[in-house]
Amino acid sequence: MDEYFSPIHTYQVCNVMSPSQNNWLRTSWIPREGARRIYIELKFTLRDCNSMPGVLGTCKETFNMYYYESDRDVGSSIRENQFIKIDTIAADESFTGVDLGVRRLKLNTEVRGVGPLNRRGFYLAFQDIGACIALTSVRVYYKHCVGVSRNLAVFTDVVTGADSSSLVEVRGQCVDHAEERDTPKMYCSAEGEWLVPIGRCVCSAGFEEHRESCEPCEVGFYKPAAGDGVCGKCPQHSHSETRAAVSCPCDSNYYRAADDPPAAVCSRPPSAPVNVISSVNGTSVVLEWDRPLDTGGRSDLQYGVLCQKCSVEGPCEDCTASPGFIPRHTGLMEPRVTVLNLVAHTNYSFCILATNAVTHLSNEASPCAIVNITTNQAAPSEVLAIRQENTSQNSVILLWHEPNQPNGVILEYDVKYYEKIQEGNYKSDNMYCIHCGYSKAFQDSDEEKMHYQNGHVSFPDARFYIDPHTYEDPCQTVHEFAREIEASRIKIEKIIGSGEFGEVCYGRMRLPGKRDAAVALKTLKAGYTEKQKKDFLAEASIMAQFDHPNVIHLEGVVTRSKPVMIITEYMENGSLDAFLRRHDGQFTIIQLVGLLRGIAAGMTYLSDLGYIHRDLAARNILVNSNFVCKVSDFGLSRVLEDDPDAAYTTSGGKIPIRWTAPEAIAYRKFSSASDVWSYGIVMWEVMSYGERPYWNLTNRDVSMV
Ligand code: IFC
Repeated sequence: MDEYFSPIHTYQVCNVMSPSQNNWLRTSWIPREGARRIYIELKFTLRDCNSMPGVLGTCKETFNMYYYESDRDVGSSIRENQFIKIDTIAADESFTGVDLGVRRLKLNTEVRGVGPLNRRGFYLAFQDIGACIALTSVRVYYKHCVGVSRNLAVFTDVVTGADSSSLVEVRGQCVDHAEERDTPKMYCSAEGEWLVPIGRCVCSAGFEEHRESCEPCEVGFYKPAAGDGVCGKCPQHSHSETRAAVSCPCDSNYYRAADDPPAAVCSRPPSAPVNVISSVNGTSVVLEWDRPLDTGGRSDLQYGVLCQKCSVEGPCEDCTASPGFIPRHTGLMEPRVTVLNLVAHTNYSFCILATNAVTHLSNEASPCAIVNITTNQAAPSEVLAIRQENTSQNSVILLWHEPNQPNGVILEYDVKYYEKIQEGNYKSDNMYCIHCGYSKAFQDSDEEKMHYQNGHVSFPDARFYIDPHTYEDPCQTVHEFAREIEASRIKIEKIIGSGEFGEVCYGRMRLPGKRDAAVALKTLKAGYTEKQKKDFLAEASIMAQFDHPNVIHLEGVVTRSKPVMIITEYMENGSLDAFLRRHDGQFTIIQLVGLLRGIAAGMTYLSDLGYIHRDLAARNILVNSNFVCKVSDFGLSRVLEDDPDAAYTTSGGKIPIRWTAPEAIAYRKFSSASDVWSYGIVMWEVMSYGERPYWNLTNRDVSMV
């Protein structure tokens, strides 16, 4: 009976009284089956010698265990001394007579290991040398590590190593849809336990880990690369149509840029910029705009500008390459570009595009914001490369080409020369020309203007014009400012108006080495009073001090012969009020504002010099063939072809009520500020194509408004 009172079979020996016992029990041949180390578990009982009287000297309390290796079953031919001893086995607990009394066995269990084994099989043997033993069970086994999967790698079943301390290294194989991150390895200990997992596998792209296996991402999800991560939901404007997606392609009309990560939302090209504003300044334009309403879902917005130049005749031509775009015409980060060096009086069309990194991926043309502009007058570009010929003792011939950009018809060239005192040192031409009586150079720069006072020459306050009425003799003074023109050079061709003192005519002026110039001239009729001549020449002295593209240019005076004349440049299109009425509705707003810009520039120049005009009105603005406006003043004279209604009444205070600021009407306070008031009226005249200010209201009604 075992401890649970079950009956058992045993091998027994109990020759405790007889000396020199040597009893053997041997197993049959046991195949090794790949085991390197085997374990033998013995269950047995062993009687305590003290519990048996009269056995002293012969009774033993141990037995021996042996093994023998062989490649096959060799029957009973093994000799005792061929067995190799495994151990001497003693009991942990001997059973006593008391135990015996109840016929209950107290079983001992002992385990021994043997290895390494090399042959195909072995025998076990037990030697009794005089003990009282009952062997109830012999269990022979070997240990192995049971196949597992760890860190997404499968480790197969493996038999433990040959001795009690050896470890068996096992390479793991990644599970399906997983790949090695670091070679997965584990060690199988002699005890059959897995130790020290090293390395691992991770789920491949499109798969995620679910309890030691890799499962595909669901539709609408993706995993872009192998790794620990889980499947992500497809980003905005993208989708996946199958399971196990590694990326989510963009929905139609949406794109990812080359360097967008797979996790980026899909985006599209931006819409066109909005609110484009252009400000033309002569032959340059500043274009500004606002961000597109739809940036396409990206922040890498840039702008580009295309240019088309459209002449009246013929098709438009691309000019994106030619003008000076500042900072450049593509890749603009700021919503602003300046375009320089355009051709004067020309229509341009600019197309402003917004782009981002997916613009080029779209097949659709990018929408652009179009802005049309017309350039204005501008000074010609510089004269380059002057050639010098036939230099003699006191003459030189200079030749040059027309500037690259004449920006209109070139009216004349000015040549300035300086006497060289020393190398690198120049005398001012003015110093020399005081004595000349007149010089064009006088009009060139107000800073160099001379001031003639009390018979002494002194430098004037350069910023201000000089009122000729402060001089004693204006007939003398006029030559300080204006040049004398020989009457023989002037050919009067027709009368274009009548002045206060005489006629206003159109004529031609011959100048040495120059083409004939069209001029306007105003005459002083014979029979004038000394006061009239004084006033007449004072006008020329004033005009001579002005040098600005938007102020009428004085050519000179004729005083040495009769009739006395004031000669100016000829303004082909006459006065602005009549010009506008002739072209009612024919200009763009930009062109009308361009006219006003010119007038403003001329008036700014005059007010900067301290000159108060007092009669700024469209009828006192002249227009040339290039549609450039120039501030003029005809006083009471009128151009014949003008509408008589345009002339202001001179009743009483001789003040043009409709154009005059209230404080100037009320107490004659004329100033640059009152000129600005008049300029406001001129703005109204221009924008209304020459309507009469306040229409048919009477002066009385106007001054009451
Ligand atoms: C008394 C007075 C007049 N003080 C100054 N002025 C004055 C006259 C001021 C200015 C201004 F605004 F520029 F400061 C201009 C003039 C003026 O235009 N004068 C003038 C013009 C004198 C003679 C002539 C020939 C002309 N030109 C024309 O009338 C004309 C017609 C067509 N082309 O030119």
